[in-house]
Amino acid sequence: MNKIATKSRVKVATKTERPRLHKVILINDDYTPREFVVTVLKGEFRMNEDQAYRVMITAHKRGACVVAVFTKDVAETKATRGTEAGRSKGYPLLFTTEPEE
Ligand code: TYC
Repeated sequence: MNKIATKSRVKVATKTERPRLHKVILINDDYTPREFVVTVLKGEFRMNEDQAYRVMITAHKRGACVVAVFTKDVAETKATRGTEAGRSKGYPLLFTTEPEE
């Protein structure tokens, strides 16, 4: 009698999902000066004058504008710092975060 040794193997597929990225969103308001918004965007989000102006004017016209996407921690830190920069000058400037789909 032939004995054939067989071994059953189960393949386990390990899927490591990438951490979801989070958007930082600039919210328009009626009080924060445009130039100040541009300054905060340049300082906190490493944008040049042109990029910062475009984001500011988009939020101004549409009510909100996505500034950039980061990992959750970085997005929250940058949103808080941007919002605090406005607060320190008495402006209601607001940055929020939201997970990407
Ligand atoms: N709407 C402001 C103004 O007219 C400028 C502004 C733009 C403020 C974008 C906030 O997220 C903002 N002075």
